[in-house]
Amino acid sequence: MRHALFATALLLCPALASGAAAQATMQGQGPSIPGPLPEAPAGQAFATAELAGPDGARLGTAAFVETPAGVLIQIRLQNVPPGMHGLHIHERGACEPPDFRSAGGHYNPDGRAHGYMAPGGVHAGDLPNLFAASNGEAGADILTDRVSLGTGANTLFPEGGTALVLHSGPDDYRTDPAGASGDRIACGVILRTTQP
Ligand SMILES: [Cu+2]
Repeated sequence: MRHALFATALLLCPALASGAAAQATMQGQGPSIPGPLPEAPAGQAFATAELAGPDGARLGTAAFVETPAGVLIQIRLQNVPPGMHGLHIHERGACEPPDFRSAGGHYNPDGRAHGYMAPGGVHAGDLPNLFAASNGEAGADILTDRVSLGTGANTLFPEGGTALVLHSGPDDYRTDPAGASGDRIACGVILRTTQP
Protein backbone atom coordinates (compact mmCIF):
# COMPACT_ATOMS: atom_id res chain seq x y z
CA MET A 1 0.00 0.00 0.00
CA ARG A 2 3.00 2.28 -0.21
CA HIS A 3 1.84 5.51 -1.71
CA ALA A 4 -1.70 4.27 -1.78
CA LEU A 5 -4.12 6.98 -0.89
CA PHE A 6 -7.82 7.02 -0.76
CA ALA A 7 -10.58 9.34 0.21
CA THR A 8 -14.09 8.62 1.25
CA ALA A 9 -16.25 11.58 0.39
CA LEU A 10 -19.12 11.87 2.80
CA LEU A 11 -21.88 12.85 0.46
CA LEU A 12 -24.28 13.34 3.28
CA CYS A 13 -26.66 15.33 1.16
CA PRO A 14 -28.07 12.45 -0.90
CA ALA A 15 -29.33 14.73 -3.64
CA LEU A 16 -27.01 13.12 -6.13
CA ALA A 17 -28.20 9.62 -5.32
CA SER A 18 -31.88 9.93 -4.57
CA GLY A 19 -34.35 12.53 -5.70
CA ALA A 20 -36.87 11.69 -2.96
CA ALA A 21 -34.33 11.95 -0.16
CA ALA A 22 -32.88 15.07 -1.69
CA GLN A 23 -36.02 17.08 -1.00
CA ALA A 24 -35.88 16.40 2.72
CA THR A 25 -32.16 17.05 2.94
CA MET A 26 -32.34 20.31 1.10
CA GLN A 27 -34.90 21.41 3.68
CA GLY A 28 -32.44 20.68 6.46
CA GLN A 29 -33.90 17.37 7.64
CA GLY A 30 -31.11 15.13 6.41
CA PRO A 31 -28.04 13.96 8.22
CA SER A 32 -25.27 16.40 8.90
CA ILE A 33 -21.57 15.88 8.94
CA PRO A 34 -20.35 14.82 12.40
CA GLY A 35 -17.61 16.68 14.15
CA PRO A 36 -13.99 15.54 14.05
CA LEU A 37 -12.57 13.10 16.53
CA PRO A 38 -12.28 15.00 19.80
CA GLU A 39 -8.99 13.36 20.68
CA ALA A 40 -6.49 10.87 19.34
CA PRO A 41 -6.35 7.24 20.41
CA ALA A 42 -3.91 6.84 23.28
CA GLY A 43 -0.29 6.98 22.24
CA GLN A 44 -0.92 8.21 18.69
CA ALA A 45 0.32 11.56 17.44
CA PHE A 46 -2.43 14.03 16.77
CA ALA A 47 -2.75 17.46 15.21
CA THR A 48 -5.52 19.83 14.18
CA ALA A 49 -6.09 22.68 11.75
CA GLU A 50 -8.88 25.23 12.18
CA LEU A 51 -9.81 26.45 8.72
CA ALA A 52 -11.03 29.98 8.04
CA GLY A 53 -12.17 31.72 4.87
CA PRO A 54 -10.86 34.91 3.23
CA ASP A 55 -13.08 37.03 5.51
CA GLY A 56 -11.79 35.28 8.61
CA ALA A 57 -14.97 33.31 9.20
CA ARG A 58 -14.39 29.88 10.72
CA LEU A 59 -15.32 27.06 8.34
CA GLY A 60 -14.45 23.98 10.37
CA THR A 61 -11.72 21.62 11.44
CA ALA A 62 -9.32 19.03 10.14
CA ALA A 63 -7.93 16.44 12.56
CA PHE A 64 -4.70 14.56 11.79
CA VAL A 65 -3.97 11.21 13.42
CA GLU A 66 -0.81 9.14 12.91
CA THR A 67 -1.77 5.53 12.22
CA PRO A 68 0.23 2.45 11.20
CA ALA A 69 -0.94 3.07 7.61
CA GLY A 70 -0.09 6.77 7.48
CA VAL A 71 -1.71 10.02 8.58
CA LEU A 72 -5.51 9.95 8.65
CA ILE A 73 -6.96 13.41 7.96
CA GLN A 74 -10.57 13.91 9.00
CA ILE A 75 -12.08 17.08 7.55
CA ARG A 76 -15.41 18.61 8.57
CA LEU A 77 -16.34 21.96 7.03
CA GLN A 78 -19.40 24.13 6.56
CA ASN A 79 -20.20 27.16 4.41
CA VAL A 80 -18.02 25.95 1.55
CA PRO A 81 -19.13 26.82 -2.02
CA PRO A 82 -20.76 23.70 -3.50
CA GLY A 83 -18.66 21.55 -5.82
CA MET A 84 -15.19 20.05 -6.01
CA HIS A 85 -12.24 21.81 -4.44
CA GLY A 86 -8.50 21.25 -4.58
CA LEU A 87 -7.06 20.40 -1.15
CA HIS A 88 -3.38 20.46 -0.29
CA ILE A 89 -0.89 20.71 2.52
CA HIS A 90 1.13 23.87 1.91
CA GLU A 91 4.72 24.52 2.93
CA ARG A 92 4.33 27.28 5.53
CA GLY A 93 2.24 27.44 8.66
CA ALA A 94 0.89 30.91 7.94
CA CYS A 95 -2.69 31.73 6.89
CA GLU A 96 -3.03 35.45 6.22
CA PRO A 97 -6.31 36.37 4.58
CA PRO A 98 -7.65 37.16 2.14
CA ASP A 99 -5.43 35.34 -0.38
CA PHE A 100 -3.47 32.99 1.92
CA ARG A 101 -0.35 33.44 -0.22
CA SER A 102 1.51 33.35 3.10
CA ALA A 103 1.12 29.56 3.13
CA GLY A 104 3.57 29.29 0.23
CA GLY A 105 3.49 26.49 -2.32
CA HIS A 106 2.65 22.87 -1.76
CA TYR A 107 4.60 20.96 0.88
CA ASN A 108 7.13 19.24 -1.35
CA PRO A 109 10.29 18.23 0.51
CA ASP A 110 11.04 15.57 -2.11
CA GLY A 111 11.17 18.08 -4.97
CA ARG A 112 8.58 16.26 -7.08
CA ALA A 113 6.09 17.52 -9.67
CA HIS A 114 2.48 18.24 -8.71
CA GLY A 115 -0.31 15.78 -9.31
CA TYR A 116 -1.26 12.12 -9.01
CA MET A 117 -1.38 11.86 -12.80
CA ALA A 118 1.74 13.90 -13.58
CA PRO A 119 5.03 12.38 -14.68
CA GLY A 120 7.46 12.91 -11.81
CA GLY A 121 4.64 13.45 -9.30
CA VAL A 122 3.58 13.79 -6.58
CA HIS A 123 4.00 16.45 -3.92
CA ALA A 124 3.97 15.14 -0.35
CA GLY A 125 1.21 17.68 0.27
CA ASP A 126 -1.03 16.56 -2.59
CA LEU A 127 -4.47 15.35 -1.47
CA PRO A 128 -7.65 14.30 -3.30
CA ASN A 129 -10.28 16.90 -4.13
CA LEU A 130 -12.88 17.67 -1.46
CA PHE A 131 -16.56 17.77 -2.43
CA ALA A 132 -18.91 20.31 -0.86
CA ALA A 133 -22.64 19.54 -1.01
CA SER A 134 -25.36 22.02 -1.97
CA ASN A 135 -25.81 22.99 1.68
CA GLY A 136 -22.13 23.93 1.98
CA GLU A 137 -21.09 20.96 4.07
CA ALA A 138 -17.89 19.18 3.09
CA GLY A 139 -16.41 16.17 4.84
CA ALA A 140 -13.88 13.51 4.04
CA ASP A 141 -11.54 11.05 5.69
CA ILE A 142 -8.26 10.91 3.79
CA LEU A 143 -5.31 8.61 4.41
CA THR A 144 -1.86 9.57 3.18
CA ASP A 145 1.50 7.95 3.86
CA ARG A 146 3.47 10.79 2.26
CA VAL A 147 3.53 12.87 5.43
CA SER A 148 4.16 12.19 9.09
CA LEU A 149 3.32 13.72 12.44
CA GLY A 150 6.72 12.59 13.71
CA THR A 151 10.08 14.31 13.55
CA GLY A 152 11.58 12.58 10.51
CA ALA A 153 11.38 13.19 6.79
CA ASN A 154 8.13 14.67 5.49
CA THR A 155 7.04 15.76 8.95
CA LEU A 156 4.09 18.13 8.99
CA PHE A 157 6.08 20.21 11.47
CA PRO A 158 9.18 21.45 9.65
CA GLU A 159 10.61 24.80 10.72
CA GLY A 160 7.89 27.32 9.94
CA GLY A 161 5.17 24.70 9.95
CA THR A 162 2.60 23.70 7.33
CA ALA A 163 -1.00 24.60 6.52
CA LEU A 164 -4.04 22.90 5.02
CA VAL A 165 -5.43 24.93 2.10
CA LEU A 166 -8.69 24.62 0.14
CA HIS A 167 -8.99 26.04 -3.38
CA SER A 168 -11.90 27.51 -5.32
CA GLY A 169 -11.93 24.82 -8.02
CA PRO A 170 -10.93 21.20 -8.51
CA ASP A 171 -7.34 20.01 -8.79
CA ASP A 172 -6.77 18.43 -12.19
CA TYR A 173 -4.02 16.26 -10.66
CA ARG A 174 -1.53 17.09 -13.38
CA THR A 175 -0.92 20.83 -13.86
CA ASP A 176 2.04 22.35 -12.00
CA PRO A 177 2.13 23.83 -9.46
CA ALA A 178 -1.35 23.39 -7.98
CA GLY A 179 -3.52 21.51 -10.47
CA ALA A 180 -5.14 24.68 -11.86
CA SER A 181 -7.37 24.71 -8.79
CA GLY A 182 -7.78 28.46 -8.56
CA ASP A 183 -7.83 30.83 -5.62
CA ARG A 184 -7.19 29.78 -2.06
CA ILE A 185 -10.54 30.00 -0.27
CA ALA A 186 -9.72 28.49 3.12
CA CYS A 187 -6.61 27.95 5.19
CA GLY A 188 -5.68 26.47 8.56
CA VAL A 189 -2.29 26.12 10.24
CA ILE A 190 -1.56 22.50 11.19
CA LEU A 191 -0.80 22.47 14.89
CA ARG A 192 0.53 19.57 16.91
CA THR A 193 -1.63 18.75 19.87
CA THR A 194 0.10 15.55 20.99
CA GLN A 195 3.84 14.91 21.01
CA PRO A 196 4.96 11.93 18.89
CU1 LIG B 1 -2.97 24.22 -2.75
